[in-house]
Amino acid sequence: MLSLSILLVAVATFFSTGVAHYTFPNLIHKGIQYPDYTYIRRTWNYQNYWPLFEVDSPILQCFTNSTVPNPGTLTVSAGDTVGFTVGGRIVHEGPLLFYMAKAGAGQTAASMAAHNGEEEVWFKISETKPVITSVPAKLELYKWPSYNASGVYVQIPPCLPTGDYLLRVEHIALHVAFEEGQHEFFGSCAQLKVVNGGDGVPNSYTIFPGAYSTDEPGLFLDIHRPWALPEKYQVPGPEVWSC
Ligand SMILES: *[C@@H]1O[C@H](CO)[C@@H](O)[C@H](O)[C@H]1NC(C)=O
Ligand SMILES: *[C@@H]1O[C@H](CO)[C@@H](O)[C@H](O)[C@H]1NC(C)=O
Ligand SMILES: [Cu+2]
Repeated sequence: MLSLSILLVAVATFFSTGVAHYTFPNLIHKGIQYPDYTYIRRTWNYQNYWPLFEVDSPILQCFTNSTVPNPGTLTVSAGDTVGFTVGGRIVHEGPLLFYMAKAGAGQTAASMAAHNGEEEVWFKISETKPVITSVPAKLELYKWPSYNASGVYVQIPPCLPTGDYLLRVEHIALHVAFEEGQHEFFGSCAQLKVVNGGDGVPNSYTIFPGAYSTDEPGLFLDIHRPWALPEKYQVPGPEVWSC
């Protein structure tokens, strides 16, 4: 049993270092794909695509590690669909999540602090759970809807109030998560000015870093075992808020 565990870790370590990783560098809106890190804050790993492991790192908020050039702010309407390209592809299994945070009084999307770990400003607008698709699809490859995606999309909630926001995309890789702390976080933040908004009231706010812990069931689990009930997977972070 011990030797099997060691073998599994060795195999998983090989995959975690031997397989390319991924970034979310381009915003897509109304059929236009914008250049790298235009309207998206340039991420800490934009050159090496490294995964982030630490749940308590300030990098987790927007995947930036220092002051970055202002990438500009894109105007979108509430209800629009916005996408991010995937630099590489999503080559690991795990959930895809989207969060937003509204600029406070006197702030803009461009001036909102990237490392404002003191306030619960983030609310979740989308998440994916594993699904069982038709057999004989390989369970491990096909049970995560974003697996192998080259672009990922989310609808800005139609009732979202008008204002400046950050939109945070995140993919969490769980292939080595049977070892506590071996989850991998990838993502980026877009700067948006949302117009034509509604009167929705987001709830279930959270904070980055702070939203996640290494020992929670959605981050510390063995996804390589066949799952009887994959829909019971507990996606990290708060409940999704929708209109
Ligand atoms: C940001 O991350 C990159 C990639 O790891 C690193 O080369 C760079 O030194 C970091 N910058 C700061 C200010 O930490
Ligand atoms: C990922 O998608 C590409 C393009 O559609 C395809 O060629 C490739 O086989 C896919 N890989 C997996 C593992 O599904
Ligand atoms: Cu990896």
